[in-house]
Amino acid sequence: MLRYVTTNPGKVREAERYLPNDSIARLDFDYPEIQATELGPIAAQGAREAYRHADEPVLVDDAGLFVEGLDGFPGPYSSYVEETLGIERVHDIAADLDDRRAAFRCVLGYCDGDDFAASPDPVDRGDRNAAAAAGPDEGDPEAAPDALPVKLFEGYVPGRIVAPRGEGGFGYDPIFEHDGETLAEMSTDRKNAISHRGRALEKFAEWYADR
Ligand code: ITT
Repeated sequence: MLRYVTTNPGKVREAERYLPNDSIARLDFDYPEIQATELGPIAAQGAREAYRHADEPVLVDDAGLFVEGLDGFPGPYSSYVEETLGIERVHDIAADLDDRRAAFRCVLGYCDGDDFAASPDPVDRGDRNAAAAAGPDEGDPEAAPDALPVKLFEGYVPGRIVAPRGEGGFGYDPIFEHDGETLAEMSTDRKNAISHRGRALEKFAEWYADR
């Protein structure tokens, strides 16, 4: 069984639409997250931590809201900013900007303890960066040949920051508008069809089906 290791049930609801029935289940584990300026290293190291905990194939994701007029803030710090400021204050800050364009980005990390030599494309470069970012024990695979391989999948959706609207979704969905609707106003199917996580899940599901 593949485990989506997350404290967030909303992520798993989105993933279930992409994978065969009953092939994925949530494991509610708050793995330690490294600090980094990119999502890839955070997802890669998270996948390793989650795999060590679960001892079965795991999927984790790291996502964030990148506001153009704030040079990408809150980005990898989105969780902390949601908890401390809250999404309404993020909207208030963005409301003063000339440029309210933003993007959601998501990086999925998959780890099952095996390497991916048999898969058509090898371990992502991002994973090597992740290993380097994680410190000496997880550094360059040549220096730490037993670092667990992780496969990364990325997705992205452009939009803009608006006053909160809608009851669905989670997190920043009410203040992120894409094509005239906030993600919180969309059905799960519609959000999946356009979202950062949906795009990343689509790539993952295609690769995983062959694995
Ligand atoms: P886990 O780390 O346990 O998976 P999390 O909700 O903290 O759960 P992230 O670190 O990936 O997940 O999320 C970073 C922040 O971005 C957090 O504040 C989320 O609420 C928000 N976020 C992630 N995906 C989102 C989405 O699809 N729509 C709206 N907000 C999202």
